Formats: sequence, structure tokens, C-alpha cells
Amino acid sequence: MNREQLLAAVKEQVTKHRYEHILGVVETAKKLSKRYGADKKKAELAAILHDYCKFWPEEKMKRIIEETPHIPSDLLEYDKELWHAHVGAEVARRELGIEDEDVLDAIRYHTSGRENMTLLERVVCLADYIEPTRQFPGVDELRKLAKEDLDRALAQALGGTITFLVKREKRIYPLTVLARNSLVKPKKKQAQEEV
Ligand code: DGI
Ligand code: FE
Ligand code: FE
Repeated sequence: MNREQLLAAVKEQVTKHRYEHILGVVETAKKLSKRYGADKKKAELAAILHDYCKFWPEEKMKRIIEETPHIPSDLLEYDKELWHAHVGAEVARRELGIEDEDVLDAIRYHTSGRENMTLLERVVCLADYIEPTRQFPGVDELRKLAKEDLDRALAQALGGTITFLVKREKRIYPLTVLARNSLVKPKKKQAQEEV
């Protein structure tokens, strides 16, 4: 399928508002790719497909997670908002013919993140947070920081999600903590002693 066909396929799966979000992620991912040297075509493809399964019924996603050996089954013990990313990568491969593992990983880890994310994964994950239709306190500062420092911006975004989850007394998927830790450089020993 070409770009237009994939966009049409996505449009059928999601609401109007979500489709506008997806177009925003595409544009933002392209801009971030240019700035930080990621593969623009791969970023665009992952952005188009990243929320393909966002509105799939819980039971359908659960079945795919249970049936697919390489999808971690511990996802079922965490918030179901995490599921559409892993299920989405699987569906993109099985049903939409996407074979590029870099693109599939960018879809797979766009929600949770993971330790030592690739440049492409970081670009798509951050674009998802800051695309133009997103509105939350601090988003403009995050957009500004995204132009200066990809990793700091993504660490802040993941930190925001962790805080959001803690406030709602929800569990945090361990990959999100690992993702943030791998983006935040350890303070030098001396600097720590000075504090
Ligand atoms: O699908 P989107 O709304 O565009 O964004 P997303 O795929 O980043 O999903 C974000 C939602 O996932 C957000 O409401 C927080 C929720 N979530 C639940 N548990 C976790 C989580 N997000 C992360 N990163 N880690 C979690 O453990
Ligand atoms: Fe998502
Ligand atoms: Fe999204």
C-alpha cells in the first residue's frame, strides 16, 4: 500500500479527532527527523500507523496479545492504553504488509518507550506528545525544548506521563521508567556531592 492508501486505511479505524492527531504526528515527526537526522520516510510511515488500533475493542487486543509469543504478556497487567502500540505493530505487519523492523519498533514502543530507544523511536514518541493538536499545561515549553534537545524533551514528556499515572494511582509499565532513565544522564559524582 502507498502512503495515500495507508492513510485511507487508518482513517477508517479512528475518529475524526484522532485522525487529525495522526496527521499532526506525521508533520511533527517529519520536522523532528529533519532536525535530528532520522529517516524521514520511516518516521512518516510509523507516524501514519502508530494509533491504528487505538479504538480496537479491549477483547480483540487482549486476544492478539495472548496469541502472539513476542508480545510481552505482562502488558495485560498494566493500563490497557499501552496495548494499542504493541498490537498496532503486529497488525501493521500482518495486515498492512509493513516489513521494516525499524518502523514496526517505532510503532511498538511509541507509548511505553523502552531502554535505549533508537533515534526513530524517540522522534515518533516525542512527535506523539507535542503535535499541534495536543493541549496540556507545559506543552509549549516542551515544543520549544524539542527544537533544542530531543532527549531532554522526551525525558520530560515521559516524566509527565509518569507523574500523571502516579496521581491517578495507576501502575507504571517498567519500560517507561527504563526509557526515562536511559535518557537522563547520571549526575557526576562531584555535582551530586555539591548539592
Ligand atoms: O495514543 P495516544 O493518546 O496518542 O498517546 P500514547 O500512545 O502515548 O498513549 C498515552 C496514554 O497511555 C496516556 O494516557 C498514558 C497511558 N499510559 C498508561 N500506562 C502507561 C501509559 N503511558 C506510558 N508511557 N507508560 C505507562 O505505563
Ligand atoms: Fe498511541
Ligand atoms: Fe498518538
